[in-house]
Amino acid sequence: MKQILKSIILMCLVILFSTSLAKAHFLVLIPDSDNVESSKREVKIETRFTHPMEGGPNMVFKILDSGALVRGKKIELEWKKRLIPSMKGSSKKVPMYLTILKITKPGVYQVYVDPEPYFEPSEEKYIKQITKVLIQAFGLEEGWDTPIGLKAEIIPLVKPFAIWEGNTFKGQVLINEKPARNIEVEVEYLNTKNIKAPYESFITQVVKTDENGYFEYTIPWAGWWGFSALGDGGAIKGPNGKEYPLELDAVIWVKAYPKPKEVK
Ligand SMILES: [Cu+2]
Repeated sequence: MKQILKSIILMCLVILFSTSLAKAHFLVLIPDSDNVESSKREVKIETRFTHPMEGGPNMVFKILDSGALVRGKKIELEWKKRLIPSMKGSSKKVPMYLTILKITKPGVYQVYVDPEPYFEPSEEKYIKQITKVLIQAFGLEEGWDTPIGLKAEIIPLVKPFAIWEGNTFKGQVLINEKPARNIEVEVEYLNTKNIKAPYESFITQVVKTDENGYFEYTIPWAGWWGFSALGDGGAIKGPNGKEYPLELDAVIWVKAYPKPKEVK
C-alpha cells in the first residue's frame, strides 16, 4: 500500500514538473500571406497567446498597442475579438484577435503587437512578449532589417519573407534598444501538422545570443516558426502593490517555404 502511495505521489510530481517547466508561452502573430502580389489588397492577420508546438492551451491576453509600419508610416490596426476554447473541446473560452491589413502601396509592412503583461503564477513573474511579423508587398523589399523601435525587438539578418526550409535564420535581439547578450531564444514550430516531439525537451528548442545579441537557427522543415528572446524588463507592480520581475521578450515569426519537389 505504502509503495503504491509513493508511486502515486511521484507520478503527480512528474506531471506537475513536466507541465510547468517544459512549456513556453508564445504570442502567435500570423498573416495569411507574407508575400503579397498585386492582385491581393488585403491580408488577414490573427494573433493568440498559446503554446504553438503543443497546440495549446490558449491563454487570455489583451493588446495594448499594435500597428503596421511601412516606410516610416504607421497604419493602425483594428482587432476583432473572437472566443476560442482554451484546449480542444474545453468549455473554458479565451480571446484571440483578428484584423485585416489593407495593402495600399508597395513596401515591407512590419506588423507588431504589444500585449499587456501576463502574470505567470508558477514563475511568480510577469511576461510581456512584443511580437512582430514582416510582409512584403508588390515587390518592394527594402526595409526588412530596419528596427521599428519596439522595447523588445528581433532584427532579422536574413530576408524574413524568403526562407526555404533548411535555411538558417539569423537575428539580433534588442532589449530597450540595446543588443541583448547571452540570453536564451526559444524556438517553436506552429504545429499545424500534429507532429509529436520525441521528448519533452524537443517541444521548445533553445539557442543563445552571443555578446552582440546575435543568434541563429537552422529551420528543419516548412511552416511558421516563432523565435522568442527572453529579455529582462526590470520589475513591475502587481495589483496587490507587490513588485514582480518582468520578463520582456522579443518575438518574431517567420515562414519557411517547402523545398520544391524537384530537389527533394
Ligand atoms: Cu502558457
